[in-house]
Amino acid sequence: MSPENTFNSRLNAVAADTETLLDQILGAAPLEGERSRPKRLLEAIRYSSLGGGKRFRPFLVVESAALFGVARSQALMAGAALECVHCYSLVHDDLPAMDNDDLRRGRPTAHKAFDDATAILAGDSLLTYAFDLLSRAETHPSADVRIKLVMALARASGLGGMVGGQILDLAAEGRFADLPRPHTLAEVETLQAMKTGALIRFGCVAGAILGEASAERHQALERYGAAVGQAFQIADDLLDIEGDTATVGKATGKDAAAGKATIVGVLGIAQSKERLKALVAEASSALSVFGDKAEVLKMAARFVAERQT
Ligand code: GRG
Repeated sequence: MSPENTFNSRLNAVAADTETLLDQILGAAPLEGERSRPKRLLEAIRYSSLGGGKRFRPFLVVESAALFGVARSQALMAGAALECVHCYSLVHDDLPAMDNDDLRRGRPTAHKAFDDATAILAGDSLLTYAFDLLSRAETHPSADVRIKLVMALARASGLGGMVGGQILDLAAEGRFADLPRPHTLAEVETLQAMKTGALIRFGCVAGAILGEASAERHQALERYGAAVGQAFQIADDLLDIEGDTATVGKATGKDAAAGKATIVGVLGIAQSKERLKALVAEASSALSVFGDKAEVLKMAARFVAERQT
């Protein structure tokens, strides 16, 4: 099989398994400690999390956990938790008060398909559900491992992670008089490492946590995740400039119009493409400690850099 086919089939397998798992855990029956699952909210949650997306973050969890021989069912639970946080972030990012987008994953955004209030609540529920999933024994038999996952995901998602990065992103648009607009390369790198990078890094670190990895292997996956996160964001920014809406599944050309701070905006297209190549090399070299076992993750770094959707 060509490297491209190997990567795509592994990604598609995780996507299918993640879909099945999310479908199953987002059922109508209330769980112990829940009273009822209101129909409209559940529909909005299912609309926002099922039937779309590449499931790249769960793929990172499953493939990094596989390096340590972790059971796939456990990695899929942690991957589903991460995907819940990701889907919540997309729903909230699309709201009128944030990016005000009508199209996501080739379909109307959640607030268009439902309404703003329902979309806010669907996002809130997806965020809390992520931690529900991580705390379950199916995710890992050791409570210590589960607590480490909870803490790592909380830190990647919140104030000092994705949400913090989101407010820096809004600041870059000039929305707040009391928050300076990030514009230097270092400032934009920090913004993006938080907004997009933190969840991708968590995906890789989650494998190490589930596998109770040595410090050396944990750090190797952290380094890999940081490089892939940056490559993912630069590829996303290039798609916003060079991609078309039909292929990408969302509006393009919005970054420059909104005055967003991007690495491509600071470095230009040619230099950004050079940086992408360097990041792929950095991601591969970070994995050298794993030898041949990490081939799929190395391919993933290449395909992230070259992706068209
Ligand atoms: C609103 C709390 C809050 C956070 C928003 C992640 C994020 C922060 C906003 C998403 C907007 C955006 C376009 C970010 C750039 C990179 C990115 C996360 C793209 C979407 O991820 P993909 O390509 O999407 O993995 P799919 O649909 O495949 O899951």
